[in-house]
Amino acid sequence: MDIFCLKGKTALVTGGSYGIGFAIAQALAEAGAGIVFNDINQELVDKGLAAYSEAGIEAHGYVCDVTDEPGVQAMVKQIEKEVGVIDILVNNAGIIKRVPMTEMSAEDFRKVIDVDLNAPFIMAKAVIPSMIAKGGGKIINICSMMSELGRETVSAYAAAKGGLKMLTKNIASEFGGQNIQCNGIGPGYIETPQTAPLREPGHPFNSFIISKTPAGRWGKTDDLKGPAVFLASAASDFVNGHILYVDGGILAYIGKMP
Ligand code: NAP
Ligand code: GCO
Repeated sequence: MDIFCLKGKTALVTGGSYGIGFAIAQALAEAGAGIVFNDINQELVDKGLAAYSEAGIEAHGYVCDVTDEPGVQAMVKQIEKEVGVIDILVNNAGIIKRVPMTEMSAEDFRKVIDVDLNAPFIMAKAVIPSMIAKGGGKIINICSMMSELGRETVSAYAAAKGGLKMLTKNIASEFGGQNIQCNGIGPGYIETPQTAPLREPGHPFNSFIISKTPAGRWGKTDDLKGPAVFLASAASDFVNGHILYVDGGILAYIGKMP
């Protein structure tokens, strides 16, 4: 029996039109899962459907803002009717606002918390009842280096991702008895649109991150594929409440001497 096989499973990846979510969905599809994703507007969903189709993946796309609980509840019911019960939830959708804390409005702070922390709660709350009825499920929350570390200008994001680490542990604690495993993936610094501003030619952050990463490079979305399949599959049935950092060693390393 291939313990990494996801045949017959339905995976929902939030914000899965591109970036990390798209790569994780590709990996789950390659392991046999049926792919469902949502994004915040039809244009992005269409973009995602075209990308999945080009990758040879027959995905189902839904327009849904993950912060809108009634909308999320309706989307999950629609998915269950049209595709099937969600066996694997990947809480990937997220935003970041890089603003010095004393210049950040409370509204902007709340918006980041809403998408990066409240929404994973809303999504998990929506899928858990059917997972329990089906005998179990997998929830993977996309955390961050900022689940463990802070840095200037990312106060809201770090607070959200730190909270997401503890929400992960709490879901694991509350539903482990119903065979639901909830774990996190903590990507390091990955080449996606979200980090593009930090990788502008000559941006000091670029060389800084390379000096802080033993692997000596930015991560690629492909680096997250194996860890995602592991946490989505039977191979991790006794792994619960764990944050798997996929960071090239950043969290282990003091940094290269200048
Ligand atoms: P990204 O390129 O910005 O993609 C995020 C996706 O989420 C986009 O499709 C975005 O749609 C969608 N989204 C945002 N708000 C949403 C909402 N309210 N409802 C539904 N979808 C929404 O980000 P990424 O770099 O792929 O990151 C994906 C996840 O990994 C995020 O949670 C991020 O915090 C986390 N992460 C990223 C890195 C990294 O280095 N890139 C490292 C660690 C963790 P729009 O295009 O409309 O915004
Ligand atoms: C930043 C980056 C990071 C990455 C990621 C690191 O501004 O520091 O955007 O936060 O997105 O979360 O794991």
